[in-house]
Amino acid sequence: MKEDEIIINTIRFLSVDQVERAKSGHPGMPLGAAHVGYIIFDRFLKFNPKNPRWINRDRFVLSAGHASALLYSLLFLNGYDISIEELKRFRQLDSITPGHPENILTPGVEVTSGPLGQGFGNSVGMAIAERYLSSYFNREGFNVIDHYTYVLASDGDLMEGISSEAAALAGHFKLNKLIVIWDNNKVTIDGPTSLAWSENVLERFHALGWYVQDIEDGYNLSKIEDAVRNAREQKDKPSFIAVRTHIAYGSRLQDDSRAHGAPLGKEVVEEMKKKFNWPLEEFYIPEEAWRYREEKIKNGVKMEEEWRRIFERYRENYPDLADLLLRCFNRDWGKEYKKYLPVFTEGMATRAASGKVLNAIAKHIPTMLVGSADLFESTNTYLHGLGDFQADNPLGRNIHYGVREHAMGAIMNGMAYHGGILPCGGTFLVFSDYMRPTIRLAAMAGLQVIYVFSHDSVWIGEDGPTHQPVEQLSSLRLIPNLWVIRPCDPNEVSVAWEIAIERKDGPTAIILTRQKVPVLDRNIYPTADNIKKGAYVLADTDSSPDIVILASGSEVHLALQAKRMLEDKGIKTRIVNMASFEIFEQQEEKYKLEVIPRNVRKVAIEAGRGLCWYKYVGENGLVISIERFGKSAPYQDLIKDFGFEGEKILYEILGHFKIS
Ligand SMILES: Cc1ncc(C[n+]2csc(CCOP(=O)(O)OP(=O)(O)O)c2C)c(N)n1
Repeated sequence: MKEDEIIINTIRFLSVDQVERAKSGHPGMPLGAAHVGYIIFDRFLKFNPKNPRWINRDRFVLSAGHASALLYSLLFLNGYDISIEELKRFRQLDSITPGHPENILTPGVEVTSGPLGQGFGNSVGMAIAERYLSSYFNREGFNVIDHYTYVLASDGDLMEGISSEAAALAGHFKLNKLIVIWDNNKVTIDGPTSLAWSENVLERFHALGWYVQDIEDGYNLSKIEDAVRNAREQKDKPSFIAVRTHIAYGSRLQDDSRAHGAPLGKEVVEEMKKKFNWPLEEFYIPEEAWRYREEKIKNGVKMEEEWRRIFERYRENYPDLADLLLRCFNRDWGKEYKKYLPVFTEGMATRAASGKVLNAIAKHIPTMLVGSADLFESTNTYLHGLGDFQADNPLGRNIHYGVREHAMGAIMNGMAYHGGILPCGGTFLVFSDYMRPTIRLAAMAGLQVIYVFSHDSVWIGEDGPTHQPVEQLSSLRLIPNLWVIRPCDPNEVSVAWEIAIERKDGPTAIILTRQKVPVLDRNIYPTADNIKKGAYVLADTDSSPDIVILASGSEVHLALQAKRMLEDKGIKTRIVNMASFEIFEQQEEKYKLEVIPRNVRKVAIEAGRGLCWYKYVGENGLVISIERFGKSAPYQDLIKDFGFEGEKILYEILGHFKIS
């Protein structure tokens, strides 16, 4: 056997053995596409397995995360810190070889993938990050950022709409260092792709501005190699390479959808090993493969050393740039921006305040890229004077995602996975639903991504129920590790941004109003900085309160109004501003109890669904919320209609607690 063949077979059988041992997993794609992964890693990929976070490595994204066994085999053979024991613990509790790849667990895994199409979207973000950072940091003779992004995508990845959204942007931005390889095996779970897929995929990518190549003879290694070489030569197009493969290649179940997601079974595996002249021993690794692994480690270390030599000279010539580059990859966005966080004295919509904050600080965070899904104006996310990111303007700081929220979310994740970029993006809160799968993954993968969700309640008015979020705020709070901050006035917006920029280990959603809100006089009320604790006592009584009202965002002002009315009746009322549940939950128990004491009547007010507030108000508490879809009308009329007025609130509270 030639070396290529030996290594490819090692990858194939290590993958199959992982699935057999686990008694679950996906053997089909690893068998069918092992050689594709091998060619990328062997012939092209620039990486150092001893430093998986080397900033100028090529990125390899397995978009079809179900083929995780293939990725683990590849990473193992390429010298990453994954032991054979871990391969044997595939899909087991606390292993680093989980069912679908997770970036935070396994060295060399670039993205958490599995929900099909997401990895594809991420890769576009990585290519944008590379384009921006290389344009910003490289200098004559010093290409300190200069790498490709490779993707292995399956039929399912390409059926998902997100792949079209993201591919359209990649074509538009002419991301020539993005190379997608399609594992064109024509089989999904339910059977042949022909059941539900008759578009001409090659023409689709062609139409989206990609350089398209089609390899019918999909097991011809030199054809794949040549195609990738061609792809790398492209100057103004991302590349799409279709490789005709066969699911469960070489086994009795070749081309059979049953091989997609279940172990092949001992008999089929042994039959196949015999056919390939492979020892029957499980997890067999030939001498050649061990030697290959050692070689890859040596090569990888050398590759990074070469880059380091260049980087050291770069640092001598451009010390500030070099320092900034490293800081950005550490998600250290500097302290300078803090000096420019605005202090507001006038009321305005919190979205407008957010726009002012962003425009004041963005200049001081040069790798912050802000985008919007065609709602820059409404979300106030545009960075004025900092240009649009386009093929001919790679240093533009505003990314026009077009009307593509789902791709926006995945691309932002891709930029965060890549590192060096602080991605922010905005749309209406109601359309966070369109990007929810990506928010969930950002939270799972611990990505620093900042969302600006404006138009945060039915108070947006005339656009009506389709545009009025009712359940979104609560449903975002359900996503673990996502911080949701709903500031109540312009000064809290400044602090919300600071929180989001300083938070390194997960995403933050800043929830903003369309309508104007007053600015709280901080000579009377505690400082806006208090939202750094999530929730705080905004207005209190001299002695212990009879009633505690909790509220977020614009409803805080309504709560203050209710307090005045209640106190006119001699009812001592405390107002708690609950800007962020998640941050509040991280405070010490003592603080939490100080803010929201037990054994006192509690009320929550929020213009959205109220279920999540019962945790704080208790079963006897009162939640004044909106439990149905909104209506199209001027916002003042809606406020009346929904009963979110001081007097109505007052009587609701009195009635609920039977206070006469
Ligand atoms: C968003 C999403 N929907 C559904 C699934 C469940 N699923 C896993 S693989 C797959 C399709 C498998 O077909 P293909 O992508 O061609 O992979 P192959 O059969 O070649 O392994 C589906 C529907 C998923 N992982 N993600």
